[in-house]
Amino acid sequence: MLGQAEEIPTDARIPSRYSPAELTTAMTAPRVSVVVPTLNESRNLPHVFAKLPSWIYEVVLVDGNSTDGTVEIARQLFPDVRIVGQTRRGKGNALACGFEACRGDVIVMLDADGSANPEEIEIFVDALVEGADFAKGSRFLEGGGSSDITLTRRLGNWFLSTLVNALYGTAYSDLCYGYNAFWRHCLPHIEIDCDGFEVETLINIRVARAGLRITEVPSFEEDRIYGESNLRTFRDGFRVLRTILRERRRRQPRPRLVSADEAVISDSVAPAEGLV
Ligand SMILES: Nc1nc2c(ncn2[C@@H]2O[C@H](COP(=O)(O)OP(=O)(O)O)[C@@H](O)[C@H]2O)c(=O)[nH]1
Ligand SMILES: [Mg+2]
Repeated sequence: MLGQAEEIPTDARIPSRYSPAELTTAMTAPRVSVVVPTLNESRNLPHVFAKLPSWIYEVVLVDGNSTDGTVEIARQLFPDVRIVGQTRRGKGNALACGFEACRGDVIVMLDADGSANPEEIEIFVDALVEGADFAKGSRFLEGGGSSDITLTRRLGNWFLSTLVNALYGTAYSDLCYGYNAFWRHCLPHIEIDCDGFEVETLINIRVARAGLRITEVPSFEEDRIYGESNLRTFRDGFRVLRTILRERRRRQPRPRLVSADEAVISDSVAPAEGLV
């Protein structure tokens, strides 16, 4: 009836597992899931795991069929690690599978090659607790940097960041960087459907188009300790470019109904129909 608020049927409501006190805890001291994609990183994992903060809730390691004993080493180093397989090849697919397995309130993306410092997780989580939906690492903010990036990659990244900023109205200083963290309520806006290294770009564009609050945090990228990068600058640069252009034609989906548990921490989740 005109002028009358629509009644939401009771059975459309999704109840929360949280009591008010638990809700406050989740907002101020969230359970943090760390997703670690690995492809033959057994020699690097000891360095990475040694620096993981003790307060994280879980480590979800997504292995791409490593042949160097990565999974066994991970289990030895960190018996509680959750090992997840991937359904296809590539870092994008690995992250998609890892995100799906996460049970925390906050999800952190952490490379396993020793280039991302796990001690920085705290800075990312602080940015989220202070109000961001998505905390994006940047090597080009004051306090950040890289000893790993080549000149070609730096130029390509600058060009691709500038293009995304022009097309999507964003202000990214470091588009192609893999160290990010977000509240789990961002997941329905992300829905990864790519397989390769274009995944960070896809995520960055989708969270921006969804109107989520994005904060960049400074991050220092160290050298990969052992082994070589799996990224091929030109091949993967073109995949990123294609993703940037293709995302313009994609209609932003209406996020599916989010349960209170998933939505728990952010008031920026639209108070959707049926959300309790
Ligand atoms: N599971 C999985 N992990 C991958 C794959 N490709 C790369 N990675 C991991 O993703 C992270 C970043 O990859 P890396 O080769 O260092 O790329 P770069 O940092 O862009 O040079 C590392 O932890 C890799 O082990 C893959 O196909 N599957
Ligand atoms: Mg790397």
